[in-house]
Amino acid sequence: MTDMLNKGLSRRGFMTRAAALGLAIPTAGALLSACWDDEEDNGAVGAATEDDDHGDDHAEAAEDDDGPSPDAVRIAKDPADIPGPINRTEPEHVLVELETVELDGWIDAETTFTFWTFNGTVPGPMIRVSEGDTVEIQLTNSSDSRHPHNIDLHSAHGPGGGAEVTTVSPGETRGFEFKAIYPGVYIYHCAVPHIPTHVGHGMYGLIVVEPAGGLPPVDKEFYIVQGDFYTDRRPMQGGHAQWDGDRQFDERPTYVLFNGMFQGLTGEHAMQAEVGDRVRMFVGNGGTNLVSSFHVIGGIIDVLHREGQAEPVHNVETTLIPAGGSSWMEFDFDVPGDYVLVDHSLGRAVDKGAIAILHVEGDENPDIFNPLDD
Ligand SMILES: [Cu+2]
Repeated sequence: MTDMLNKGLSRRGFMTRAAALGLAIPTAGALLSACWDDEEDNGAVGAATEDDDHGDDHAEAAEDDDGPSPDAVRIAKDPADIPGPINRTEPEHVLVELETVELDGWIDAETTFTFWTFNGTVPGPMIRVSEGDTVEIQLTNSSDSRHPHNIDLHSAHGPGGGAEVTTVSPGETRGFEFKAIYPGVYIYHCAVPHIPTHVGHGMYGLIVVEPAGGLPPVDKEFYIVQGDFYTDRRPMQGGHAQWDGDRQFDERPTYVLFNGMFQGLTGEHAMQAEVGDRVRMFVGNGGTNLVSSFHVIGGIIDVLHREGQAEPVHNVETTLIPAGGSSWMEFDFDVPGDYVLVDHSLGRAVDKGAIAILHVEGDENPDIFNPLDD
């Protein structure tokens, strides 16, 4: 596994370049077409059709040199970029403004893909509210989008989780309110037909509903969401990958990713902690299709709120995270080093990208872990 990781890290120049470009949204002229017109009928959950393949996502690139999109940006969400714990004691009205954005991003260090996102990253932002809050969602679909989008929040107790009442054409904004009755951690996702196609382009994220009184304090918190992607190119093949609807129908992903990028949370983008830190992770699985066997190599999940349940279980090696589900978990790290997060269906990790690294700095601790050869 080390060789494989090093190979990935040696190509960081591409990622650095992508990060430096910032969030450049492709121009309307490049994206507008008649493509989304045939999807305006959103009244029913449709089956996959040839029209759902969206194989013309980036026809312009295919006509050129078949290289990666020149507009590509880094879309992998920074796992440390999340709202802090909630300290107030009274419920509030919380306004959450989201924008659905379709943009070209790096799916691996050499290959680009046209992602559909909430706020330009995969996953979208982590939303954090408290039990009893009234949450107002305002969803805007970028005027540059080619497709309608919406949001189904699994934390919302009402029809469709809000999907139907937030369906927005490009340039539109719609909203709704829901009361966050049940504490936990929940997936949100786009639910516009053909739903697997929208989710499969990266349209998911997490909403955390803290219990009244909040969560126990920890030193570090991180946010990771797994997803499976279906493309006409294999990882590290280069160029601009097109969506492959046949592969999705057959549930044969080419990529299985944490935060939307092949080994995207490694090297300079690894999570950082120190020996002795108490670390909490909010881990979701957007799917579309796979169930994750989430594991931290060298770590033990000593507190696991499995699927967001109020009562934790303890000392778990690997936990299942269903498609459209999520958990939060806590660890201690007593020994410095690189801890590798994987989907322990290991082909997905080694071959398809579901690898992230938590880098822990600090003093060695030979009482806990003692290499005898050094
Ligand atoms: Cu969508």
